[in-house]
Amino acid sequence: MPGVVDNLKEIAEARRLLGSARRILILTGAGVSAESGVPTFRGPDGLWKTHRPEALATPEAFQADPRLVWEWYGWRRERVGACRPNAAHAAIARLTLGNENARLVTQNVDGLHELALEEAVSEGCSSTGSAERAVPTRAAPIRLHGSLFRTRCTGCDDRTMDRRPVDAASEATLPRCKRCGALLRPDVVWFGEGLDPEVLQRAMRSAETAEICLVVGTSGLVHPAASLPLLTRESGGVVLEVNLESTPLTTIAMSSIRGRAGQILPKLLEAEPELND
Ligand code: BV8
Ligand code: ZN
Repeated sequence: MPGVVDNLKEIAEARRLLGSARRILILTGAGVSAESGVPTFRGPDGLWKTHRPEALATPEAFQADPRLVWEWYGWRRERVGACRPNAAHAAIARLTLGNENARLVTQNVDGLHELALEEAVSEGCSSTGSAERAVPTRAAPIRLHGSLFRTRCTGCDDRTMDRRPVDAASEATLPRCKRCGALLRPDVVWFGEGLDPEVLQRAMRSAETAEICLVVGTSGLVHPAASLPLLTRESGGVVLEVNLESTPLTTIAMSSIRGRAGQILPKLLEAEPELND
């Protein structure tokens, strides 16, 4: 089957490039978590199929109906909270822990990259016996769109980790700030909201200095995230893509490998992968 042969050839070439590059930027989207059971946004069974983003992921929507928006985020928090990192998250975690010039920028708010890093560090500790259990800051993902498991106060801007289930039965039961009593909101970036300037700056800096930008599981439709690979390319770097389908980023990629992230990433990044399985 020609597709499979090309795939292996493309994988081997991409693996060679990644093996010889020092500064690598990995940009992920919802597709990297699909095999963990996290619904994507725009795919066939995507979240936006049953919901309209403008009706749920905008400040206006929250203003108009905070109960409906919290109902959706509460459902996603519960759904994602039951998911585990997959082989793609694990391979990326090992790369960013092992290569101090590798950076991860994610559009995802599901926390699975963070979980994979914690698991990789504790695995590393148990094999080397080292007591160091903290994930080095440089290896932690640059989160462009925030986190499902953090809330932000609409009154005093207080931000906290929050994995609690949300009672969206009525406005009266929605989460409120302990400090000032104002309504809390999910600490994510909605459409029409600016990204945290410092976070965006770090992401752009990583894109400009990367020799390779490996784009995994994103439809490449949401900006400014989708412009990061272009920055790498314009700065003389190379873009590689892993996706089930072609995207607007395929045209700027040196190679666009068709396949599932959980299957392809270990082949690209692991020291001794099973190339033929
Ligand atoms: C801003 C909230 C300005 C959190 C999200 C034109 C140009 C530039 C900008 C715009 C423009 N038109 C409109 C805009 C603005 C807008 C935008 O980009 N709109 C798009 C839709 C055109 N951008 C914004 O509003 C941004 N803010 O520009 O602000 C500003 C500046 C200063 C001051 C004030 C304002 C804010 C964008 C953030 C929006 N928030 N989510 C949440 O609820 O999650 S976006 C949402 O889409 C998610 O965050 C998600 O991360 C993001 C991108 O989606 P993907 O991750 O790519 O997921 P998707 O389902 O689309 O695709 C999955 C892919 O995986 C597919 O390709 C599939 O084939 C593949 N796949 C599936 N399974 C697998 C796989 N691949 C491999 N293996 C598998 N197994
Ligand atoms: Zn408050």
